[in-house]
Amino acid sequence: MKIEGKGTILATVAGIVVLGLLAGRCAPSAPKGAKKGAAVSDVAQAAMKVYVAPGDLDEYYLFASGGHSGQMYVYGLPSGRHISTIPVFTPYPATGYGFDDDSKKMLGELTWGDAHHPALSETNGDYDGRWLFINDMNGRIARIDLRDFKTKQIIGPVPNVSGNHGSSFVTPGTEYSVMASRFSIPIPKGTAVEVAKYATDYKGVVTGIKVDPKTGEMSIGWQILMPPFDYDLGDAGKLVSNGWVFFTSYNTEKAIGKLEITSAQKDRDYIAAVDWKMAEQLAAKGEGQMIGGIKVIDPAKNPGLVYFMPCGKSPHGVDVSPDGKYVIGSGKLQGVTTAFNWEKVQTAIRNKDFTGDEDGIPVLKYESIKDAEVPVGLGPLHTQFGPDGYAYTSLFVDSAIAKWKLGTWEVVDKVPMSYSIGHLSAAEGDTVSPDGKWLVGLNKLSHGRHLTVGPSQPESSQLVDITEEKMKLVLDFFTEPEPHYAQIIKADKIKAIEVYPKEENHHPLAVWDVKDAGVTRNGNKVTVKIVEVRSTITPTDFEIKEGDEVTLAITNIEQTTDELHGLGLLDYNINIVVDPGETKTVTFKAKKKGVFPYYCTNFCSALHQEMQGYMVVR
Ligand code: RUQ
Ligand code: CUA
Repeated sequence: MKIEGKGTILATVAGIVVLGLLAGRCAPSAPKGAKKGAAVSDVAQAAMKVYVAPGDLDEYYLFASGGHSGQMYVYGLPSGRHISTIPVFTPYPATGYGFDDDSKKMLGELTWGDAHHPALSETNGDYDGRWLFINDMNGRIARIDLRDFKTKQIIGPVPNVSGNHGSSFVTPGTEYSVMASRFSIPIPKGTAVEVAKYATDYKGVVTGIKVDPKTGEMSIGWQILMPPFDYDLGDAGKLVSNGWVFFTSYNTEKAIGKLEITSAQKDRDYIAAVDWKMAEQLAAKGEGQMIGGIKVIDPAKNPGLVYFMPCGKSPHGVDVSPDGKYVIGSGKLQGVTTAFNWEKVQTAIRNKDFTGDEDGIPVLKYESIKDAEVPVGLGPLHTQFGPDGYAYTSLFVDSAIAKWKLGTWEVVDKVPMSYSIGHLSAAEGDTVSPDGKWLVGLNKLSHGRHLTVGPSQPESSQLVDITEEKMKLVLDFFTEPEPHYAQIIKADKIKAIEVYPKEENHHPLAVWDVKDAGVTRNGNKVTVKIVEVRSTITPTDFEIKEGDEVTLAITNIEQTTDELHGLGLLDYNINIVVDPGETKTVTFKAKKKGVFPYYCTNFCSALHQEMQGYMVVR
């Protein structure tokens, strides 16, 4: 928000308040939070904080996972406005994603994904604004390039990984984006063993997906065999704990059936601490057994690679403090969250302070590694951090956020969430230097907090101001299903382009002059080079034969911001959108004879409606 806008904002807010008072009790739009009379100034203050005047820009991006919609949603903060949808694991006709040759190939056979945990790339533990990773339960991770907000690579399904939930957390230098199986299965995939043999024949794995530091290209780095637990969430160590990555696990009972009952027998499950630098060295040496086409390292044969830290039962999030000194984890049904002290963990490892092992992996002694059990409240799920030593923990059962202090372990404040908070996200709140300022509660339920929209209701996200001692709820906004986790980055860290520079377009089928557009034939293979520019699609018609294999190569030769063109081809299920300076191809078989109109789908000019042509199939 620009400073000079403030005066206008004040006036506007004052206006709103006065209008609200004049309208009295008939005002249908009076915020529910505004308890008549007294609370109005609170509402005005909150409005001031979140109001982004027309033409002004938000200060932060919020990247929220879209759950089983398979997409990533981009919101501005503090306004809460939905700015963009980045299609990732699911076709998205609005941008033609999943229709052109490249994105179709990237999606492969899967047209859905369950995307949970976005991870912004980091340099020295701080967001660098280069890439955004997101996991899919189908054993995949996608990389979005923040230069153009496009999905550039999807790796996987990665062998032996089943239900990739503990993902896509990155290490502080983005050396790896990690994966962990939520559902253990017999490996390699394709092996069928009865569920009754779960405890002996099923296996979990944790995997490090290597990220090329220059290009972001992902490849398989290492994979580690794990006991058949359900691995849930993760976080990488930083600073003093750099080199380690942590994963929570539940069902360490190795039970089957109604896990709700069968997996809740033991008081504690584990956080797995994995030495990823050691895994990297072992992988470089070729250590491991070939399973499913890749080397899998057995921690029982490689002491020091993995340790189990006992944690309250059925933990969800595991979160490392900004200084790397504390690992925070809690049982989902507990009333406390545990702060493990990394120094104590290292001492316990050195002293072999173990209480036993799980499939050869040592279990550390809980009492030796914990610093405190912080009485945050019921159902602690996930913790984020501020710049001032405060931690914020979401409480699912209590439907609230608790604020507490690292080191003194004092709970200083609580703010209720409407309703049933899952994760939370603080501005740069999982980096080595959190920003503070804003905290977003990613709530599961929203009933009654929006205009009714039928049974399928949006998720409710709530913005909390954390600049002061007391947290203040300042905004409800509604998010696409389902924001399991989100990340907030300072807007000025992202340097996105708005057109693809012509000189960077090296597509072999790109054409920049309408003279070069047209049909070339090689046997039954036909290539149609198409130029799009306001307000013509060149060629305006072309002829092919039934049975031809046709490639349309469409170049948008605009170099002007926001001048997108599309190509909708009726009856052939073809829907391409090309950004300024971009070339895309779509290949199909001409199965139907007749005349098929094509047209520009993106409103681009006064004569947008004239931007059309005909494909004649003889
Ligand atoms: S998860 S809240 Cu992947 Cu926590 Cu859903
Ligand atoms: Cu081009 Cu509409």
